[in-house]
Amino acid sequence: TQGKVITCKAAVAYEANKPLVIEDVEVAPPQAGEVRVQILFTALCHTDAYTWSGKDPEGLFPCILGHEAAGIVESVGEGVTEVQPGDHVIPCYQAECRECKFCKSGKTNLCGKIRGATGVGIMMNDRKSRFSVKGTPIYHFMGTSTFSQYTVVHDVSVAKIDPQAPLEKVCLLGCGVPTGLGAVWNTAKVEPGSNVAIFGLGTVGLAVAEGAKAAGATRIIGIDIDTRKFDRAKEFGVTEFVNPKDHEKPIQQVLVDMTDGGVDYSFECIGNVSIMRAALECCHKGWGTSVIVGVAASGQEISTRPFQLVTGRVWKGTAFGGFKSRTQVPQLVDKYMKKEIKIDEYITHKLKLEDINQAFELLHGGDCLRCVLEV
Ligand code: NAD
Ligand code: AHE
Ligand code: ZN
Repeated sequence: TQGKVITCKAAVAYEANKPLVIEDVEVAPPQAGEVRVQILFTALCHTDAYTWSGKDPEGLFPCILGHEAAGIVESVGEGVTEVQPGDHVIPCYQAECRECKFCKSGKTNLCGKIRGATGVGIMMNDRKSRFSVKGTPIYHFMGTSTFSQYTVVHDVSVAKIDPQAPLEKVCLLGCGVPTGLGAVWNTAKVEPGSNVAIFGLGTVGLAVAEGAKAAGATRIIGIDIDTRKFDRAKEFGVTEFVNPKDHEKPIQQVLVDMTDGGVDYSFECIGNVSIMRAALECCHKGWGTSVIVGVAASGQEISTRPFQLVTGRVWKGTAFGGFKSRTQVPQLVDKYMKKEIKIDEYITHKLKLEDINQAFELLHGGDCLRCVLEV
């Protein structure tokens, strides 16, 4: 297949909110600096649902969504040295080129090399897509497009991992689990003995809980309006639960009262701007830090009284938990293999690529953390 167009199955999003269509898609060979990957397993993340909803300013249609996956390199373009056919890989929507101003800063995991192309659904080289259906180009998504049996990614967007690692599990290390763990370890840098509040107990929020427990946090308070989340969250380290619906007072006040003036760290894992405000305002005066993890829709804005910051609270955000993708995703795979981090516990459903519309319905149902699709 090397150097040839591959025709394979992929789920195409033709329009916002319209069911995805399983199509025969032509996938062009990788050009210089590109890698064609056979995707074996992909999970769904709420960010896929968000873009599909039409509320993502970077959402383009028709496109192939998907960014939490694992597979095997099928072929590589000219000049690609760090991976070769047969390597087991995780596509990384947050690239790591190790050469750009961002990568060299030592201050961020964001990479600037290809972001301009991935944000508009094309490849860097010729500003074109490698996907088409009967000659019509289909946009890429987040530089990954994993809802396809084959995809083409930039070489700076693939992490080579231990070939012994089960791909049907480690696919989750493409997004949600690292995001939550890294929000705690890299962005907030939670210390032992801290009090932590987590808004939203989906996969990302539970990974925050797991990370906070590992960091030695004392109180880990989970906040969700869906009480079904509570039982499961205990296994991930949540020590107390608050359902905002049980309280008349604003939720930030409830938390401040519970914690002698506020929490040391809070995490917004929903994507709701009014909860982002509550998450900041439940932080302790003088030092409390709030991390925005949730992705809010186009047009939404955050607000608070500047006095909240003047009096020492800190507002931060995180992308992919601050992990440098190509360097650190393989390390997270190793941690999973050594049973130092969970993955299996986040997988509540397994389906096939052709059932992807059903998988999106499950994702909105509340019982589902991650649904892994066999591609
Ligand atoms: P999810 O939908 O599984 O989890 C959200 C949880 O929030 C659910 O349990 C839901 O019941 C709860 N919730 C909804 N409204 C609430 C409210 N008003 N008060 C309290 N709880 C409420 O989603 P997820 O997959 O865990 O992702 C969470 C968010 O993180 C999404 O916005 C996603 O796009 C974003 N995300 C960001 C990054 C990043 O790099 N920053 C990475 C992955 C996901
Ligand atoms: N296109 C969206 C931005 C979405 C967003 O913030 N994405 C996160 C990852 S979410 C993964 O589930 C991210 O990494 N952002 C940093 C980046 O470079 O995109 C919008 O709203 O414009
Ligand atoms: Zn995601």
